[in-house]
Amino acid sequence: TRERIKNFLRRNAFVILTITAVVLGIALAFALRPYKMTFRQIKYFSFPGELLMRMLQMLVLPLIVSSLVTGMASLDGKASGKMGVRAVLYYMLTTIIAVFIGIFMVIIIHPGKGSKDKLHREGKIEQVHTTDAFMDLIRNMFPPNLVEACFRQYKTQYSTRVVTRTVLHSPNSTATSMLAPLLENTTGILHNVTQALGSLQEVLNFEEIIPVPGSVNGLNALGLVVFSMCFGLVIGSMKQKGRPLQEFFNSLNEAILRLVSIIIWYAPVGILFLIAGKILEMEDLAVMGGQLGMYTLTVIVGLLIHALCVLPLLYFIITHKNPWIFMAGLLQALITALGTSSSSATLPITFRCLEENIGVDKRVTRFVLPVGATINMDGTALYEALAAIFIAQVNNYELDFGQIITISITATAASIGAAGIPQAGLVTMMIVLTSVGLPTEDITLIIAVDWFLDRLRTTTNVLGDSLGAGIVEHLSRHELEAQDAELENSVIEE
Ligand code: DAS
Repeated sequence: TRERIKNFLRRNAFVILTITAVVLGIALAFALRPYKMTFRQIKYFSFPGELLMRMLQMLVLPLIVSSLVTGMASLDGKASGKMGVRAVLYYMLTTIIAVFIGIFMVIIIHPGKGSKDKLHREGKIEQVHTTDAFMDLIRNMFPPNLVEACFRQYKTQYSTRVVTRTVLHSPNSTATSMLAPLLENTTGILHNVTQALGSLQEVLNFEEIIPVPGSVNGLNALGLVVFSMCFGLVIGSMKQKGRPLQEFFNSLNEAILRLVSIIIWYAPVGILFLIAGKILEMEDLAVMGGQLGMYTLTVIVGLLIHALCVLPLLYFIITHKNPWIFMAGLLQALITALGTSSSSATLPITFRCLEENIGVDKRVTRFVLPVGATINMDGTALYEALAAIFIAQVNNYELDFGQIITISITATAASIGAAGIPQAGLVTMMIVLTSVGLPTEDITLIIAVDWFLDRLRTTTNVLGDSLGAGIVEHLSRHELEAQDAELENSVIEE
């Protein structure tokens, strides 16, 4: 038994370390809360967490490009075509199911009882002037016309560029800006790239000068994915001539994953400080009472149903394998998603869990994971449909059947457009609200709990992408075996 315990510990070292880190982080946060640290002190305190985020974020770009190019080049057109269709069908199916779970839960539980001003009374509405960066941030995420449409209605409600923020705090404490982390995370990657490229102009103009998709937000990530897939297909079709490029991207991919295996040792430390810092930032944890509490509960129940019932059941029905064993191998990635609330930043660890712990074929993970992390966000879709209807409820605004359908379509679209960065789902929800004429500034009613719900929906997103890789691998096993056989024959011939 001593032997068994030893190799159990070795095999699950990371997961045990990470779970310990989460528990320590929560304990440390509650131990430090009485000292009422200022926002700046908390920022310094959680720097080790920020460090992990930036290390992972810097890997995301080369990882997405190298894995997609390698993945596409290593598959022949037919196989990748079929695999792509299976992946997209899985994404659509699970996202639509997630949206309906969200709608079903918010209608059944109906958390938005009573009127909005009760929700306002719970917290003090404070108007703050935000920098133009916030508006440009949104503008960078979507084609200008869509953004203008969303914000024309929004701007008419506010003469100056004001984002109201529900600051649920006791009168005397200093309110922490909920929007700052959003800005930092999104432009954080841009800052990294900008600093790495030396002195360039103001960060947000950067993308206009050299359209390098520095930040993996919305359309940039989609553009990057589509480009990498086409590039990989072309290299694959070049056969011998494409070999040097294929080898280059292969070794780049290998190098990135080696870097991940170094960073993964630091991940527990980073996650400890990320979680502790977030809990310290929260002014009043007691705020979860009333409608906001019911709303939070509704989202949690919805996400749990999707993540622990629908997805594992779907995996079992298709592959006849035990989904819990699959998910046990995924634990490190799920906890990283919980800690970072960014599915893109978690991507390197998701790759490692699927390939090392579970043994999913690399030709599948390299293709399915980057695409999934960008367009397949079940947690986000569920959340946006649910939150939009909750906002309708608190406005005593009766939605008819047509509007419910509109919400389910726009929530699906918004989840595809959302980037794998923290609180992207909150921002893209403006499309859903605008599509049914709900006041977009009402996202401030739920912003106070979004930092917490974002973690849960990000974890659901990562789980959906990973089980999707397992399902696509199972459905494509004939093509993969055929390709292996072909490879063997060619080796024997040589
Ligand atoms: N945080 C996003 C992600 O990384 C999800 C969201 O904001 O809804 O998947």
